[in-house]
Amino acid sequence: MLPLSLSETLLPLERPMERTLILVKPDGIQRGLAGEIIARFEKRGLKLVAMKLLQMSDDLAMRHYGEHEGKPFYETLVAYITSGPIIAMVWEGNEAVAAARATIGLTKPVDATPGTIRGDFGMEIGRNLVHGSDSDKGAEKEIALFFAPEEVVDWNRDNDRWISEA
Ligand code: IDP
Ligand code: MG
Repeated sequence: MLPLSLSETLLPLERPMERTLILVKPDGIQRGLAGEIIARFEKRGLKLVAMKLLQMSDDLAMRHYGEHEGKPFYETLVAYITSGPIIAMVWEGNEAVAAARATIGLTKPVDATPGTIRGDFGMEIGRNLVHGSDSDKGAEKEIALFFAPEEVVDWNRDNDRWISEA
C-alpha cells in the first residue's frame, strides 16, 4: 500500500466526529485514579478537546441528572456527585459516545467486565467512578452544561491517520 501523501496527512478529517461528555466523579479524584481514568480514553484513541476541574453545584447536578429525578437513588446521586471535585472533559472521535461507554463499562461495577474502568476499579453502583453521555443528543446537552463553546478546542492531532481511516 502506498504511504499517505503529505497533503493527505494535513487534510482535516471530513467525517463528522462525535463528542461525548466524560466526568471523573468525586470518588475517582479522591482515590487518585484521575490520571489512570483519563489515560484509558487517551490510549483508546479518543481526542481530548475540553477539560476542567470543578465542584458541581446542586443546581448543575440536578440539571445534569434531571432524567433521574424521582428515582429512589436521585437524592443520594446528587449528594455523591457534588461531594467533592470532579474533572469534566469532552472527548471526540468516531462513535465517541459508544466507544467511551464501552471503555467505562456497565453502570453496576460488579457486572462490568474487567478491563473496563468500572470493572477494574469499582465495587458499588453508587461509587462507579465515571460518567459518560449515553447518546449523541444527550452529549450535546451535557457538554453545554459544563463548557462554553469557546472552551472546546478544535485541534488537529498529528497521528489521527493511524487511529482513523477517514
Ligand atoms: P450510567 O452512569 O451508566 O449512564 P445511569 O442509569 O444513567 O447510569 O445512572 C446515572 C448514575 O446514577 C449512575 O452512574 C450511578 O452513579 C447512579 N445510579 C444509577 N442507578 C443507581 C442505583 O440503583 N443506586 C445508586 N445509584 C445509582
Ligand atoms: Mg446515564
